Amino acid sequence: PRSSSTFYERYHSLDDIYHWINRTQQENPNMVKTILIGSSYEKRPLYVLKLSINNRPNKKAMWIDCGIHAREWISPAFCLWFVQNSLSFYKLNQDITRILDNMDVYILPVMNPDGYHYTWTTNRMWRKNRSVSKSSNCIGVDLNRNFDANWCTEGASDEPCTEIYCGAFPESEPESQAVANFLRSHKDSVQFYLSIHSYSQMLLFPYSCTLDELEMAQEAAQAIRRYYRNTYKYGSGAKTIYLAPGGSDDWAYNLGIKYSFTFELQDRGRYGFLLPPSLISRACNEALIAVKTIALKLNVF
Ligand code: ING
Ligand code: ZN
Repeated sequence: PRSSSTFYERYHSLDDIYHWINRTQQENPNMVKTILIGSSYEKRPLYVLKLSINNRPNKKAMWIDCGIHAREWISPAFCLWFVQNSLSFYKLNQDITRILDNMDVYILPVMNPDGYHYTWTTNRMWRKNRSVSKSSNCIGVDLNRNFDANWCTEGASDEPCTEIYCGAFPESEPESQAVANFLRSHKDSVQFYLSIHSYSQMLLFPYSCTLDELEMAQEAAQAIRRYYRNTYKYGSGAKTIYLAPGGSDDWAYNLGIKYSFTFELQDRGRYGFLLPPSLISRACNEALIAVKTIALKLNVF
C-alpha cells in the first residue's frame, strides 16, 4: 500500500532529488562527496555523488549514470536506490562491503535534469534534453546519440525533430560534454562504466566487446533469474536491441574503460516507461544484483 512505501519506492521530482543529494551528503560526510561536473542547457547543476570509503592510492572506480533519457523514471530511481543500499549495507552485506572497500563509485543520478523536469511538468513522454536548435523549431538532442562514437550514423538522425537527433556535432550538448570531460579526466581509475535506461530488460555491452563482458552479462542475467525469477536478455547493443551510434557506452569503451554496459531495466512493455511505483523495488533489486555480480568479477580485488 502507498502509505507504507519508503522514499526509495516512489518517484521524485527534480527538486526532491537535489534535496536528497544534499541530505545524503550531509548525513554521510565520511562516505559521500558531491562533485559538480557541469550544468545542463538550462543551467541546472549536474551533481555526481562519490562514494568512497578510504583513501588508498590507485583505487579503482566505477561510474553509473542515470536519467540520460527523461521519461525513463526508473533510472534515476535506481541511482537513488543504489546509493541508499550502499550506505545502509556497508559492513552488513558482504558484497557491498567488498565492492566499496576496493572501489570508489561515482553516481550521476540525473544526467538530463532539464528533460526530467519537463516530464514532471509538461510532457511525461519526453526523451531528449531541452536544447534549442539553430536550424529548427524542434527542441532537444538525444544525449545517447551525442557522444563521439560512430556519431550520427545509422540508428541516429540529423533531423532535430526526431527522437534520436544526434545534435549539431559530437558533444554539442553540455550534459554529454560534462560526462565525457569527467570520464576523460578519470579514465585511469574508472574500470567499469554503466548507463541505466528503461525499458526492455536487457544487459547490453558494446559491439566489439570481450569474452569477459559476455560472461559478466551472462552471470548477471543468471543471478537475476535465480534470485528474482525474471528474464533479462544480454548481448551487444547492436545485435540485441538496435543500432545506437553516438551512445555513451561505446564512447566510454573506446576511451579505454574496459567494461562498459547499458542496462535496460523493467519492464518488457506492459507499462513501459510508466512503470508503477509498486514495481520500483523489484526493478531496482534486480539491477542491483546485476551490478554486484559484474563489479565482483572485476579484477580489482
Ligand atoms: N535504449 C537505448 C537507446 O539509447 C541502446 C538503447 C543503448 C542500445 C545503448 C545500445 C546501446 O536508444 C533506450 N531505452 O534508451
Ligand atoms: Zn534510454
